[in-house]
Amino acid sequence: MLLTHATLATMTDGYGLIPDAAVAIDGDRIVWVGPMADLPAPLTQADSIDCRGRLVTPGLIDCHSHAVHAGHRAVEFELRLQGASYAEIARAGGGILSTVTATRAATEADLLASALPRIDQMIASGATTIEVKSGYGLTVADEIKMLRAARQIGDQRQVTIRATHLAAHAIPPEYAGRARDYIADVAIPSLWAAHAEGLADAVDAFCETIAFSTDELAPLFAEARRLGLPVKLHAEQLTDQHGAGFAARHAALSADHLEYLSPEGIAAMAAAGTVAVILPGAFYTLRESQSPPIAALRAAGVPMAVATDLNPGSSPMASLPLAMNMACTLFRLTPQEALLGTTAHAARALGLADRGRIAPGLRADLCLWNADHPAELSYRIGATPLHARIFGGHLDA
Ligand code: DI6
Ligand code: FE
Repeated sequence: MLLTHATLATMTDGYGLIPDAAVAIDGDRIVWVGPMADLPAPLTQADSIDCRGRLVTPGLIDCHSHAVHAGHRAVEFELRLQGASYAEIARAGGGILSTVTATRAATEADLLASALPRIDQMIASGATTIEVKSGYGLTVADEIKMLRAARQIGDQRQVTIRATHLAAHAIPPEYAGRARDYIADVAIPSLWAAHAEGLADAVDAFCETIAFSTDELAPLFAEARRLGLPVKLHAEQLTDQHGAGFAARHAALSADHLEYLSPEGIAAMAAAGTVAVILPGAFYTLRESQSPPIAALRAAGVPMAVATDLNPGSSPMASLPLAMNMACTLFRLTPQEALLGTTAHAARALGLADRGRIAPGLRADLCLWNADHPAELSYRIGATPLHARIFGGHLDA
């Protein structure tokens, strides 16, 4: 397959723009990229798609989602609008735990069926790779059920699913006040089970006053590393718990949220090469006031990714272009940083070296947009200017 007359944002060096470009694809791989004028004659024989100047980017990568879950939390949305805080609702047994109750009651088939429409929205917004976390089961069996549902999505849709075992997301009522016992009895055994079934690509946790401390999480991260699984962490979302530094010391792929990240946390992430995953949907939904320290992350050279955090509580949002818009308007990322955040840097946050840029040898996951400049993807509010998507060398029907 050959794409011709594309306005190409390769994302190899900033936007890596090539006007009037061609991309040749063989099987599921990109084999040639460059200006139309340089296209080798033998490649012109391929089936070609004339992009007519349209912007072509790498397929978008959503590196942080909770797309598998049961139920919704619209009533909490109403409560928060009346003044209740996210943490107050959580402490009163709502919040994450209300989704836990619904998810425990759901079958694997129920979870898959309710996730697919959300996944379809993400795909329609340009996603070709989606990370999906567990974390609403909080028993071994229910965590495994969530991860199996996540894996099944990849068989049902033209998208790569990366499954993250969010082993310590909240303390279930039966372990109230016993966080360490939860880690020993549930989080670590569920990690063993997930690893044995090949269900986990990474391990994650929520480090927060309403969830787990770094001391409580240390045995879980040690076990993840023993099994050879990379770690990630929800860190510094509502308060500074020194989670990012802890994650960096465990060579984490990413630390996510980071509104309350300290200078020490930034330095630790920079030294470890840990990606900062920026989640403006949660900041917006919770009407937070403290932004993540974007300028300091930029100055320290920490790569920034942008994701939806799609979840029923703090970020009921499926669109990566909307997350990019919010990252720019709320946090002052540049549109170039936002697009790097949903392509090259998002790939890195998932430990995937074969995607996120447009270059020979990489996976042929591409988006064709009804746009002619890459900043348009961040600029429009809630728009989905996707014209077509190519997944593993196949054009979506
Ligand atoms: N932070 C988040 O943004 C999600 N998990 C987390 O630790 C929200 C989960 C939820 O409210 O259901
Ligand atoms: Fe999250």
